[in-house]
Amino acid sequence: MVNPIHVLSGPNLNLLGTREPEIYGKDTLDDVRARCEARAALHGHSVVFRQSNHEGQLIDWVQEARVSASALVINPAGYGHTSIALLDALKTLSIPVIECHLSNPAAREEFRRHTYVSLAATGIVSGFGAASYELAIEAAIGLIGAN
Ligand code: CA2
Repeated sequence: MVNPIHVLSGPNLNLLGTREPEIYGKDTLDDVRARCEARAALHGHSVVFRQSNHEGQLIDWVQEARVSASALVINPAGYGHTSIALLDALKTLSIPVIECHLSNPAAREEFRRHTYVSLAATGIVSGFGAASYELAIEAAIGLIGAN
């Protein structure tokens, strides 16, 4: 039995679909969850989908993924730009880590152009709205069992 793909979303993403649709799209986080589950199911995989506004909670979930996930998809949101602690946790993983963003941070403000999380990511998907998560799931599935 293959472990599920864990999908983590960081602070404020619980508000998805309610504000700034021109940047983040109209889908709610529940819509994104459904898209991830459906995409994973197409390939016989399952998803554990979680969101938190709290850095420590996200770190606890990253540590949990070490032993119970086949791959990790993470949209760290604002913590990607600030959290060395999240990076340290991600660096302990030996599974594929896909960093995922709805928008393309490289095309936005200067302070969004660096993410600590990228230092621990196998690869990055950004700029495709909710489809970024689905593409990240596809990338994760392509990597699971590749090593
Ligand atoms: O594009 C992304 O997915 C981001 O990770 C989103 C973060 C931002 O800090 C990153 O630079 C890029 C912000 C998430 C805020 O989510 C909201 C969703 C709806 C309404 C307001 C905020």
